[in-house]
Amino acid sequence: MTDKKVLTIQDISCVGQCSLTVALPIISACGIETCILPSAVLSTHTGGFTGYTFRDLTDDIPAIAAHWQKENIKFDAVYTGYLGSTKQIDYSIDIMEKLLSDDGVRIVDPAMADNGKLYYGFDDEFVKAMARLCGKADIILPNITEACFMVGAEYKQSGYDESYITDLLAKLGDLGAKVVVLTGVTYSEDKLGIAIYDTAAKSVNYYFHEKLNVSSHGTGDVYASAFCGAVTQGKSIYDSAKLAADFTVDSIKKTIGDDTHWYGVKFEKSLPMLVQELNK
Ligand code: PXL
Repeated sequence: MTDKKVLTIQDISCVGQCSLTVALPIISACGIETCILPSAVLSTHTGGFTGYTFRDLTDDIPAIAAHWQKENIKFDAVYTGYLGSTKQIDYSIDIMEKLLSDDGVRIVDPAMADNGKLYYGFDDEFVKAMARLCGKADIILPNITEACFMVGAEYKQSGYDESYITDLLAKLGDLGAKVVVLTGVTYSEDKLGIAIYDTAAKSVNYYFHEKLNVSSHGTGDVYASAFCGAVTQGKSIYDSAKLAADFTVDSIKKTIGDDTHWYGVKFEKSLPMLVQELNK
């Protein structure tokens, strides 16, 4: 076990099992000290609830970062998730420049879209800014919808062939990120998976798992958090991508059948499995 410290920048959705309420427990369970920078506080996430409260914390970010800089605090990784504005993206870029240790890792989950659509409140200007943040990252974790928005490609839910994915990966690599971990890739009825593109080696590797025919909220955050925990713990990118996928599938399985739990997945029930696999 390493002794590493991650900073994750995303919102607190108080109820809804996404963003920081997912990242903090999952990365901590991986044995990593998890520092947080909440970008906003919402009563719930925006995906299915109505009437949620929203407290924007953008203007607090520079003073928080300045204090850390004064204290000489450095992070081994900075992982960004859902960000609420282009200004927050600019601040995140600045934080990566100033507060990462020398060999620190920039991990960006461009959490802004799914199933062919942008989440509520996002527009083209935000997409462009997110593409810029991805260009500065070591590792990005888009789903296919986010990838298509960022590179201006047509969104296809299924029925595509390998060239569609390799083209997306190449264009994502052109944004500037070193490694692309593309989620939600499927070439068959019963398998879903991850495509991992190393831009330096120009290599593409896949990990496929069973396809569960359910649509679950917050799984992108569960996936990215487990990936961040595993990679910071020293696992290879491929092993981290695989472990995060197995953990996410397990979390979804633990939720299936409970219709009252439509807003997120019961990842807590799968944490023992994550820790066990991580320590193998
Ligand atoms: O899971 C991504 C996410 C994070 N934070 C907020 C959201 C969403 C997705 O809808 O609304 C506030």
